[in-house]
Amino acid sequence: MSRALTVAAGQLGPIERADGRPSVVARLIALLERAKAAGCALVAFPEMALTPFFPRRLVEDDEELAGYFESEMPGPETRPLFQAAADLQVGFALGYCERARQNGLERFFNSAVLVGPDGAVIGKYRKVHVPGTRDPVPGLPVQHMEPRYFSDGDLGFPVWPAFGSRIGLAICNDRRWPETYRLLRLAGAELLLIGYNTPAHLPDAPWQNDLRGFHHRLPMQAGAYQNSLFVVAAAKAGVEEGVEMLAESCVIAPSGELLAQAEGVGDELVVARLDLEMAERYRRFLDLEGSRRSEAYGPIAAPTR
Ligand code: CDT
Repeated sequence: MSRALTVAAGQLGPIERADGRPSVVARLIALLERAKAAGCALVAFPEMALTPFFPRRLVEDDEELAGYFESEMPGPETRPLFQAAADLQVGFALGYCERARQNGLERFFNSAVLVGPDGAVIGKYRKVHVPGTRDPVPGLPVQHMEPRYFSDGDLGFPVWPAFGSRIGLAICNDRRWPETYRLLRLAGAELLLIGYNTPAHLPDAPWQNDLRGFHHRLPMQAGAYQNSLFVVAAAKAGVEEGVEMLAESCVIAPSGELLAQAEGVGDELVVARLDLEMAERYRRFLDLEGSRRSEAYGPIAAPTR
């Protein structure tokens, strides 16, 4: 039996500080409309899809900083996107900066929501692997200071039954770590949606610059194969606030093969038709949850060095 789902990575070109929410939301809606025309049921949008990726610099103006965060989702400015989803009956995943209240305290997370074809929120994920430094690294022309602005995610890796599948979310740096895929797969996920803002060059490790695209795909293709998952990865791409971002949004099968990849560095829809049964076929073939494997591991040894 085949279970078909047509999905897309909704890649975005750069967002500049002067771009207000309405113009960004209009770009997201345009991608949803194109997704509808292409027969998609679901679109994955990037990490921080409403704002520039501001953690690459010190934001000392409180008003400016507050302007990057959403205290409700949807809020007044994002509601048109949710309405468009309901009108078109196309769901989406959207990365954004979340301002939350917990036990009377304000907390800030790098978050994403999964939204159904009725425009209602199905669930929320908060980025677990928050990379970079709290304070600027002396001498670095471009910083990466997510820990300055965000707490580590506290929701684990939830999986939701939706779109005839079981779906999990991850955000950017999460895609580089095997636990992300393993925990999601053990919780039943067969489709993983990832949004990212990845610099195309590393000023502190220029020797890796030629490998940026390879190191982007390598863990996702391995994670997909080793865990019998589909992966949809959506970039914020192009030159944003003077920093070149990796594009290369893509869709990956449980075989580890690339099904589709972005051609440009601007707003672009990267579409693939998934046979979700493929995840099940690979899961059974690899005997993914086979008990013999954990028996063979034995006790985990302490490092010897
Ligand atoms: N946004 C994000 O998580 N970016 C990271 C770059 C970290 S560089 C310190 C990534 O893994 O792409």
